[in-house]
This record gives sequence, C-alpha cells and structure tokens, in this order.
Amino acid sequence: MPITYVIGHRQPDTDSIASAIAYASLLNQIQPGDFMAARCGDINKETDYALNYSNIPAPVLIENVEPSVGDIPFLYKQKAPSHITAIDVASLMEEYDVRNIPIVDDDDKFLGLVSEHGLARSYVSPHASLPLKVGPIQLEALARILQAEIINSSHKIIEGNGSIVIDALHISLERLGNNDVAIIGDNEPAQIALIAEGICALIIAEGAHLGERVREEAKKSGVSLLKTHLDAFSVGRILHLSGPVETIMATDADTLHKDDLLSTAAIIVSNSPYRTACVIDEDERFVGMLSRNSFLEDVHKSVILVDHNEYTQAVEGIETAEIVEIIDHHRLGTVATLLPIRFRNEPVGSTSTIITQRYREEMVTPTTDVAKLLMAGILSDTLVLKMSTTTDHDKEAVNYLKDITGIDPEEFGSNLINKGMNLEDVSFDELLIRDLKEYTLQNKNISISQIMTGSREFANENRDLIIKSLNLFISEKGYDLSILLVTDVVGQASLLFASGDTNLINALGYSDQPVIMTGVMSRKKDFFPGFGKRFRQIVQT
Ligand SMILES: [Mn+2]
Repeated sequence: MPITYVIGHRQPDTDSIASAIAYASLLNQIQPGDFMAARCGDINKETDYALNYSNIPAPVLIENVEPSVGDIPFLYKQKAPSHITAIDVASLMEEYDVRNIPIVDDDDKFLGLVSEHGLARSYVSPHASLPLKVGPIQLEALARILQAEIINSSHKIIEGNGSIVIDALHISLERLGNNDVAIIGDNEPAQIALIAEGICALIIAEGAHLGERVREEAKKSGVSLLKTHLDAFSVGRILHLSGPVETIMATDADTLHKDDLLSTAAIIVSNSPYRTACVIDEDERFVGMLSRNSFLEDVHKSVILVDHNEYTQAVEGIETAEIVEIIDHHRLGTVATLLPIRFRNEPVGSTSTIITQRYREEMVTPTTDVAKLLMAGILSDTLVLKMSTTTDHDKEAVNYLKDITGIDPEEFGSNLINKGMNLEDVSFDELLIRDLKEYTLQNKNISISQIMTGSREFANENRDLIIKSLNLFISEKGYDLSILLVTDVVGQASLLFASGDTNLINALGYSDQPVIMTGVMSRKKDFFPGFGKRFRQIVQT
C-alpha cells in the first residue's frame, strides 16, 4: 500500500514534529493505510530534547514530495543470474517478452544489462569476423543449449575457438588446437582426422550418422563428442552466445534509486540507448527495472499537512503532491487542492492540542511516549500555557496528557523552553532568522523575528550587539523595516529592537531600544494587530 506522509512545516518546531508523529500513529491504528511521520527540516534543540524525553526517534527527513522512482507502482522484476550463459539470457528475454534483462550476482547486486541492443551488437560488431569463441561453458550446458546428446565426455569445461568444418578440412586441421571445437556433418574420414588432431570437442550437426569407430577414437583420444539435430549454422550461432553473460552484458546502463525524482528518471530513461534504467537500493541490490511505459501513469505522493496550511511553509514539491488532509491552528493560508479534503483548523494554541482531541474522539489512548511528545508540542507552542493564544482546550489537553504520563507540565515545560532557547552557541545572525516572519504592509516589506528567552538579561546584556546585528541584517536583506522581539517567557514581556528608516523608527516610538512591551508574548496575537494598525496610520500609500 502506498505511504501517506504526515508532515509539518519547514524549519520544524516541536508542535509540528509532535503532531506529525502522533497523528501518523493514530491513523495507523484507526484506518487502513500506511501513514508515516515525516519532516522537511532539521530537528531543533528543543524538539531533540522532547524526542529524547519521549523515547521516540525523529521522523524521516523528506526534502521534496515531488513524485520519485519509489512512487511508481509497477517495476519490471525480471532478472537473470550472472553465472548463466549469454544464450540462456537471450532465451529468458524471449520467454519474459522483454527487451532488456538485468544481470545480478548471488547477492542480487546489479551487475549490468543484457539488451536486444547488446545482443544485436554482438553479431554485427567488427569483432564478429574474429574466430568463433566457445565458452567457457560446462559440457553439459553446452549439450543442453545445442539440444545435443553427449556421446563422449572427456572435458568438464569447454573453452576455445569454434570452426565449422565444411570442405576445407586441411585448413581447419591446421587452425584447430587442442582447446578448440569443430562442427561437422557425416564425413567420417574428416571426423576421424579431427579427432586424431587432438581437438577438444567435436560436434556432429544435422543428426548425422556417427559410426562406432568414431566413438571409439574419440574416447581413446579424449575428445568430447556431441551430436545434435541442429544444422551447422545454428550450432555456430548458438556457440557464439555460449560464453558467460558478461560477454554481452552492458555495464554502462543507468541506475536509479527510489528517492530519485520521477522527472529526472524520465529524462534518463528516454536518453538511454537501452530505453530503460534499473532501480537499485543503497546496497546496490536490484529492485526493479523501468521502461518508458513506467511514466505513463499519473504518479504522486500522498501527504497530510499538520501545523501549516500554506505553500510557502510546506515541503518542496507540495504542488505535485496529493494533499489528503490538513490539520492546523494558524490562519488560513494558500493551499489549494484538486479534490475535497478533510480540513480541520481550530483557533487553539497548538496543533498537538487538536491531535490530542482526535485521539479522544477516536477513543484511542496515546502511548505514554506519544502522550509525552504531544504534551511537549502543546507546552512549546503555548510557552507552558502562558501565551495569550492559549485556550481552555489546550489546558484541558495538557491535563488529559498529564494523567497518562504522570508528568508535571510546569517543570517539563520550563525544561523544554530552556533547552529550546539555545542562545549561547548560536550567532545573532542565526537568531534573527530562526523564527522570522515576513509581512507586506502599505507596500513595505517588514520582517519580524522573535527570540524566546527565560529572562530579560539576555536582551539587556547583548543590547549593542543585537542593534549592530539588526542593522547589518536589514542592509543585507533589503527589508524596509526589521523588528526583533526578544520575549521573556517567564516575565511575560517582550523587548523590542528595530532597524529601518530613522523617521519611521521615531514615528513608531522605537527610538529608545529595547522598547519594553509588557504582556506581549505572541507576535501574532499580542504584537502584530496593534503594530499593523499604527504602521498603516504612519505610512500612507
Ligand atoms: Mn503549531
């Protein structure tokens, strides 16, 4: 069954990772299908702490949800082992009705490709005028491919040149050595002469008569003797392909992996002289083969978006994916879907709150580990239920999860936030972009960054450095106004820094920085509405 990825936004936070993991786990329990939590960015310190605390590994990293080779529902699985002869591979191709057949070793590792193209080339290449090569091939195998009866067996392996001895017996006798194979009809004196020459094997074609004397001479001289009803030309044709498959195997055939994009794969296949590419796994083992037909079907990945509903925040390639559901707590975004989907958007503090509600609606109790993670998601997004975006639903969900985990939310939450701040070993430049949102107001481009801290010390101690970094940042990025909110979670206030046109800064009342904004915790709810209104009054379009 194809996988449906449950994935949060870019630069994932704890809420988006927790809700993806918890929702995939719930869906796997309540409905058919294969749901897999995924992420499209690195795990931050806070989330890493939450995952470790919950004993849950990070979701799989998916950088692009464009259809990939792994999404193709059908691959050609036919293959052939490397130890069989070229002619056997040719007959397998006929049997399977395929133009190409991949060759694998005993461990299923992909070695190369035998193609009609390669087979044809082995007949028409300039080397075709060289002596006919036979084998190396076991005598029994040779008899089998020639549909021959073994009259005398003196060799296990045959490897030499072949010669169809027609009338030029003496020339043939001169040419043939004791590794070589002669093909002949019913000329008994010639048969005996060839045996006396001490060749390796004599093949009697056309089901020709084979006298007792010839049999005895062959035995005496140690010449292997085969008799077939095929004509001499057919024998020669088969002998030409009696060698190991490597002799006609192409090693320049393209290989692909399951995560290669379908668009890339289509170009590779159509440019390949073999019109195919083989899919291999990380250990180079053969997975299957593509053909041009593999691209006829409309293939896409199925995705459930959690904690976001905007293309700009979503994983790359989202436009090509089938979005089957969205669960979010942010304002409505831009995602459009082809078909009607389940869409749940509630004005609560976190997506993890909605996922907790989903568990309760489905009457499924999350495991302790999943419950810990959901609690982390809620506490992270609501800053331990202190953020103004916090609703009764969030508090209720935390209480429910507290009963399952036995964890004190206050203590867990403050540890979580402290881990997440990670202000010490990160540069200011990074801090500015870590949680940055862009807005356009009155045709002006504005960035508002937010840093969460546990106290006001950070902003006060680093005041000059912050102002310098912000000035540099705005000149590099070209915003009209860049604001940084350093939010003191415990003290329930934000310290504002801003860079931009001096008149604008003064008009906004930001000349003396940091500006202390008591009670401002959420950029979205506490800061932006008031700021936006004031900005519009100051800047007239
Ligand atoms: Mn969230």
